[in-house]
Amino acid sequence: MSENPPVTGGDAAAPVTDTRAEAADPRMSIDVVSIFPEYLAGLQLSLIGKAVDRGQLGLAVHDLRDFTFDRHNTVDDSPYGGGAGMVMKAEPWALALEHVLAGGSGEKPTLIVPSPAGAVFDQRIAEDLASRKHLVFACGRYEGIDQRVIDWAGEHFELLPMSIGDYVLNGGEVASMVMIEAVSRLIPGIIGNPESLTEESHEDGLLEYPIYTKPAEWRGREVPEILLSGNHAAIARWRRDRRLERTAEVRPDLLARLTDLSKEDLAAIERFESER
Ligand code: JB8
Repeated sequence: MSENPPVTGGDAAAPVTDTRAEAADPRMSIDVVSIFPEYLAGLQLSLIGKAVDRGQLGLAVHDLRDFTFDRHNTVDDSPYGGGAGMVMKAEPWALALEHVLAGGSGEKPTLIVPSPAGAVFDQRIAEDLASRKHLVFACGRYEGIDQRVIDWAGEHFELLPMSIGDYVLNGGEVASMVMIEAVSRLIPGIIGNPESLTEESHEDGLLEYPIYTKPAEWRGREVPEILLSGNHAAIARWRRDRRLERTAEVRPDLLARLTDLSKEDLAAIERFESER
């Protein structure tokens, strides 16, 4: 079976394009199964591609059609019970997932199935997934995948149906790329500066403060004076206030979930509320 060399970097468990010793034991292996393996090519770019090149991340993309044996490489059929659209057939999925299992360590991999019917993916789930050794993404198309192969997969994988939000995509590829990017950047050593991880939005449930760079005045707009003051404590308080203000304004749901706000935080929020 061909594994789409431009996209894959080889089989996840044993990257064939990287023969260095460190590549033999990537921190995490990711397999993706899709009828559009080219979709995943973007993952080779930037930090994720570099991690694959360095052997820190195993990434293999498998074409579901490689697991069909009829003349037309059929992966879909009409739904039992009627209704619009087509359903992905069970057998190609089972063969593809068995191929992935055969290339694994023998431990149960995590199987993520993008679906509008899944639990909603968030930063907490990304952190959980980042600690796992082997992730497999099953990208459905059409109306989805025959439920029996999903149920079967639950015996061989830790099964996680996942939605990336309350809107509808045409298939699981883009959702998988979103989750792979969110997870892989949390793996130690994949992003250069670990501090740039912890300061991000959602790490502590607040949105980010506004950021500025040179020039200090641009088209008549000035950088907030405090940022030029050199007073680090005052800058930290100002940034904290801007984060609280932004979060109260656009994501009150996030603010409501916070448990450890300081007196100063609560006072700042009171001020924003009264000013609005
Ligand atoms: C067919 O919107 B979604 C999504 C939609 C899909 C499939 C997977 C995910 C498969 N349509 O998250």
